[in-house]
Amino acid sequence: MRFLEAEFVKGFIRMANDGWEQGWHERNGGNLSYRIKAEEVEAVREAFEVKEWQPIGTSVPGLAGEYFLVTGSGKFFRNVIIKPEDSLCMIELDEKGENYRVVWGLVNGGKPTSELPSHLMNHEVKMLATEGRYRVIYHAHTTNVIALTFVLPLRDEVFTRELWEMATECPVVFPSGIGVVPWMVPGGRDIAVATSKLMKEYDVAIWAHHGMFAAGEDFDLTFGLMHTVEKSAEILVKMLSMQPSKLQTIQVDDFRNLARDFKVTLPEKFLYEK
Ligand code: 2HA
Ligand code: ZN
Repeated sequence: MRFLEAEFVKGFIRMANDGWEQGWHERNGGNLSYRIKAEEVEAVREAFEVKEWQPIGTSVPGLAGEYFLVTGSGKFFRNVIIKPEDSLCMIELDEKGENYRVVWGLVNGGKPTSELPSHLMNHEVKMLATEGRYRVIYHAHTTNVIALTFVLPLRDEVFTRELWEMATECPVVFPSGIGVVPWMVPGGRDIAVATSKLMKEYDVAIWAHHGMFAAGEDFDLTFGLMHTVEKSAEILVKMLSMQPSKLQTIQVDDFRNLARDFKVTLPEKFLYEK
């Protein structure tokens, strides 16, 4: 099969372009990765052009031998739809989960995303936690969430509760909550360790003054998660811009009633009295 005709490749490109259209990917901002199913790998194997092994910069033994489709370092989401073979690459991990090699894409040279350690450590945590269901990790520079990291305390409990209150769907869409990583240097192992630790508990992690990571089963659910959190943040920014306090909001008992009817579990640590 021609590489660009595979459904998983088309879905990946559409998601990248959707993120660009939302305004979350100025210049080379953001990155996306997808853990490819075995049958999807076989369907495109004839298109492979295998390159040299390179160090990942961290160790992900749980992902040994897995293949990923990822955005390229320094590549612009804006260009993914018009030149995917230049902007993206498919990589294979070695049997230790310490090295990768490009097997397709980046036809003009380059490397996988600068956030490869964070993507792969998040994939490893999520694959284990979901018996392999989760396949997508998405990093975006979501304007309103970033703005909130300047005015809200950088605590999981505060971000989760404030964003839950801004739209009734939120506790249903992200019932386990949102983690917050304080400002750290991006691109390396340290921020990857901090983020993947939060991903054991949450599907969303905020990077203070930088952006967000979201994890999910497929492109629709992961994009929808990012979109829902960012829309809720937009409502909070608008609300705080009108006046600093709420006249009314969703109450703790309302959340408990919602959890019962929608059959989700909302951790009590987010349902504190204010
Ligand atoms: O430039 O978003 O975090 C890509 C990034 C780095
Ligand atoms: Zn970033």
